[in-house]
Amino acid sequence: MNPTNSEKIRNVAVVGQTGSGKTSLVEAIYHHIEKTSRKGRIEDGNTISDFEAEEIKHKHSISLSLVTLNYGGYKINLLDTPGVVDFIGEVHSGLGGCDMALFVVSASEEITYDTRRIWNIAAANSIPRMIFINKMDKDRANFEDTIDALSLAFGAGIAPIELPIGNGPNFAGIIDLFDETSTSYSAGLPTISEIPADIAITEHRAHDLLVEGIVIADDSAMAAYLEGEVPPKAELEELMAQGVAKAQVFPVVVGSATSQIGIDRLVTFLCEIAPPPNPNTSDALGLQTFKTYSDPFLGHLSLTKIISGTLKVDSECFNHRSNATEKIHSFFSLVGKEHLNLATASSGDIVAIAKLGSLRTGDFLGTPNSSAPRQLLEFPKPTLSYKVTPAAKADEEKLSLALSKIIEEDSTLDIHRDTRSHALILSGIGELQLTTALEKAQRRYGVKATLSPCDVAYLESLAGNCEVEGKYKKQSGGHGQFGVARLRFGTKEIGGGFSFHDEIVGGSIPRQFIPAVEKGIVDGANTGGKYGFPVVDFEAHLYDGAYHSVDSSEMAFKMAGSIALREAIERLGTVVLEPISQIKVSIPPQLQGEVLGNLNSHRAKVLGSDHDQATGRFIISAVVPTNELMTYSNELRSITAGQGEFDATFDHYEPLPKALYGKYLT
Ligand SMILES: Nc1nc2c(ncn2[C@@H]2O[C@H](COP(=O)(O)OP(=O)(O)OP(=O)(O)O)[C@@H](O)[C@H]2O)c(=O)[nH]1
Ligand SMILES: [Mg+2]
Repeated sequence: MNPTNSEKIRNVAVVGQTGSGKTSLVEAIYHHIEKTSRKGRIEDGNTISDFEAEEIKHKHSISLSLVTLNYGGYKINLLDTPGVVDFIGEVHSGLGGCDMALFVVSASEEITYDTRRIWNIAAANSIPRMIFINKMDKDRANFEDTIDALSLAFGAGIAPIELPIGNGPNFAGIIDLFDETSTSYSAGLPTISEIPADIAITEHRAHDLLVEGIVIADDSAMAAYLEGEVPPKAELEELMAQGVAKAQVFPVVVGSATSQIGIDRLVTFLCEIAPPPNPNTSDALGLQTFKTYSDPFLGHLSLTKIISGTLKVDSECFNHRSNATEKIHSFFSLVGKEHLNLATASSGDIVAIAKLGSLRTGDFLGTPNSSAPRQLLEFPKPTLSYKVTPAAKADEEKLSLALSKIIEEDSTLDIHRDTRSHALILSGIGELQLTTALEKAQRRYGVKATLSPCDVAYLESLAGNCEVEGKYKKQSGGHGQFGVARLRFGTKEIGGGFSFHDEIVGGSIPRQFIPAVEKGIVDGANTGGKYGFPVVDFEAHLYDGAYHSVDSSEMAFKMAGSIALREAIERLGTVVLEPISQIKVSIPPQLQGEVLGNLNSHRAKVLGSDHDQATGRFIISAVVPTNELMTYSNELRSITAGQGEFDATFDHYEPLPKALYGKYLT
């Protein structure tokens, strides 16, 4: 069944820190709705949403996956996202495609910064949110502590609408604070009854708090409440749904994915409380792609939200990025790796468009005149780079092709060739993400490769000014080679580039050979200075020379130019320049001592710091030698227990301190 009414569609991104039980929860929801005889388990590697070989091997999610389910006339599109921060780009994709984020937190583990990081992204984009407290069946599970931690982390708006009956191994059921009933579970099956007497007082208090929290947002309901009128369950739910849609109220429910407790109730809440999509009212077809897969077997698949109109087989759309009209031949509904061909899909729905290789994450398709909808969430920039080398030299090209396919799937991965060393550089957010990309390259494209630290893009500049003569003379019978170029070399400020000045008067070098002298100097500079790095930021004044009417040639003058530069390098020596990056580090305020100390040990110059009132984070701006940032991502993670974030961009070059030549320029 495919609803044509967007009111009956629920697009829900399942998010939260790694291990909180998101994939298990999607499995439990699938099991509940599809009434399967056996439920998949992470431990058995047979869950619906973690189907890729790397996900099964590492026992955690790596890619966003779509699980579409039909329930009671509703279509629920669940987007299971990875919690490991290396794959945060997938969370950005999922949040970009959803209408509500379902945060899964564990009742027996601390809420780490990784969950808060996702919360902050959702909050910054006004995405409605709901929270599922999972793992209530585990030893040390504690509902009250988890609610306190949630309130502390996320502030106002946290609204528990359920209470657990029992904690840990004694977790047996759930109390509904809306209608004040109790649901107990046996083998995952619910039975509704009265609230047990021993928790009636706690329940009444929680119920009153919930009702007050809901009616406070509605003037007429509040007035009636003050007159002693408690709104009926349906009205309370409706009022709450309005608060959820405005991203002001965040309902909290409870359960256990593996014990199947509370899952039936969660599904009902998703239908009743989660906001429907808010499609554009235009009838013209509008599509937004928020995730692409490039699998050699499945082909190119693009998870796409229908923003307006109805998608049909062979619909045509104008791609605003490529300025091309695309024809959509086929599209699917997905349940993990299983797909179901669709004939139509209506606005608000999510589909996987098949075999349209030109689609990219972030593409908006509409009519040439339609204006783009809300931009997808901005993806974080890569902060970690490694050189990738194929195990077999002959696989250079194959590796580059394989990685270019793999990076299409993850908007936070990037590859490029280092212009000087021609090495292939893979950049991303974390080491696990990069090694997983190589695992995929091996499995899918049969090419094996390893990661190693990148070469630092050092440069050299001349250490002073001098006059030199470059002379190229060769006589080996018949035609000889002859060219002399006299040059003044001078330094320029860092970043000043290279300039060539033709000051020849009186024809000591014929006009046609002068560009060859310049070419010889440029080639010589690129070949490298005293330490083998490109020589930059200098000027060359060609003021005199000599030629021979028969033996002179372009080649001879090119050689003369290059010999002159080599002579100048020899005489003057060079200064090695190192790249410096500008970084912004975001940390919890209490960690500033450790983080600043660590930055100092990396030769950082702190430019300033700021306390961000909105997020409560401490932001340090600094410039740091790029060389020192090679391992910074790992270090920051370890000193901040994953609570630090940074971004870095190349800023400028500075002389490498002489004392470090021995350490870095071996
Ligand atoms: N006891 C108990 N264990 C659970 C529950 N839910 C999940 N688990 C276990 O917790 C572990 C992690 O579960 P996942 O579903 O992979 O967690 P996830 O949030 O998808 O993790 P990432 O994909 O890494 O972000 C697995 O071993 C699950 O079996 C639960 O309700 N109770
Ligand atoms: Mg998972």
